[in-house]
Amino acid sequence: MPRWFAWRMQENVLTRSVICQRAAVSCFFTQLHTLIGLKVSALDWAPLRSIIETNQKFMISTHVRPDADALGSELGMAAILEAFGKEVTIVNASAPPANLQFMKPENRILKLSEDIQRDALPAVDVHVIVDTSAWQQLGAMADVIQKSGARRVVVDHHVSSDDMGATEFKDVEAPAAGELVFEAAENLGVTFDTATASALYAAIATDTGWFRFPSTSSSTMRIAGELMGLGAEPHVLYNLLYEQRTVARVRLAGRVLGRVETDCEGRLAWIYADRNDLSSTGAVPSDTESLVNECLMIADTEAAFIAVRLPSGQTKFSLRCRPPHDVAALAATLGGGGHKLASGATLSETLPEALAKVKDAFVEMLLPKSVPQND
Ligand SMILES: [Mn+2]
Repeated sequence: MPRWFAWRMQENVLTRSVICQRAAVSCFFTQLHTLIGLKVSALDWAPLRSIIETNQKFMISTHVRPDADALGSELGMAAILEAFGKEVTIVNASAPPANLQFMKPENRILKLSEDIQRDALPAVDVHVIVDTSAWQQLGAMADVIQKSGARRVVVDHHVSSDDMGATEFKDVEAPAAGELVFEAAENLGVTFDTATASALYAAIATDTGWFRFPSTSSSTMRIAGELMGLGAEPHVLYNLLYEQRTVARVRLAGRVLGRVETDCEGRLAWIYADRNDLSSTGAVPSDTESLVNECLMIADTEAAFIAVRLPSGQTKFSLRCRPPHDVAALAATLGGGGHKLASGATLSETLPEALAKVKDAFVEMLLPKSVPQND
C-alpha cells in the first residue's frame, strides 16, 4: 500500500462526527475507486430497500418553489418505488415554475390545495422528502407530514436541517439530490426510462451549474453519462432549461445589472431589483433568479448578492460566493439557509435597511478580523 494512501486512510479514520465519518468512508472509497476502478456508493441504501419492501403507499414531497433537482429527484424516487410495485403520489406545497413545466409529465406532480385538496390526500405508509430536510422549506406540506402517523424518509444534500424524525439518506457532499436518487436506484437494481433519466439529468446538471461547481465529482460525470445512455439529451435539456428567456427578462437584466455596485475593493458585487423594475419591464420575480450569478462573473469577485423586493414588502436575498467563503453560515445569521456557495434569506426590513444589513454581513465575512494590538 503506498505510504500516502495509508496516511490518508488514517487521517480519514480519525475524523469525528457522523457526517465526517461518512465523508471519510466516501473519501476512502473514492480512493479505492481510483485504485481499482470501482465505484462504491458512500451511503448505505439497505434501510431504504427494507422500508420499500415493508410498505405499500408512499407520498413524495419537496421544498417550496421546487427547482429541477427537487422535481427530478421526485420523479426518480417515484420511478424507484413504482419499480417495486408501490403506490406513489407526489404532492408539493407549490407548483413547478413555468420553465420547469416540462418536468411535470401528465400532471404527475400535484400542488396541494390546487390539484388535490388536503382532505383528499391518500393515507400513506411513508412520506419521502427529497432535496430538503427543513420543515420550513416544505411550506404547507410540513403540517401534512407532521400530522400524519406515517414513517418518514429524507433524501437530501443540504447542510441546513431539522430533526424530522426520518430515516435519512443524506450526503452534504453530493452536488444534487438527483445524484443520491440515482445511487439509490443503482443500489436497488432499478433502471430508468428516458423521461425519468432526462429529469434526473436536469436535476444534476442544474444543481452543479452544468457540471462546473466544485461539488461536481468524477462520479457525477459517470452518472451523467449513464443517464445519457438511458436517453437523456443534454442539448435538448439545456434549451428547455436556459434558452427560454422572455424579452421582459432581458430588459430586467439590463436595468438591474446596470446598477451593479462593488465593495471590499471589488471582492463583493451586489445588485437589487425594486418592484418598479418588475412592473416597468413586465418581468416576474423569478426572472431575477440568475442575475446574481452575473455579478460573480466580474474578475476578482469573491462574493455577490441580489436583493429582490417582493410583493409582500419583504426583501429576498440570493447570496453567492467562491470557496473558501461560506454564505450558508452568513445566511444563517440572517435567518436564512442553503449551501456554502449559494444561499438565501428573506428580510422584513425596508429595502435600504435590508441592503445595508446584508452588505455589512458580507463585509464582515470578507475582511479579516482586526487583531487588537497590545502596545
Ligand atoms: Mn438540490
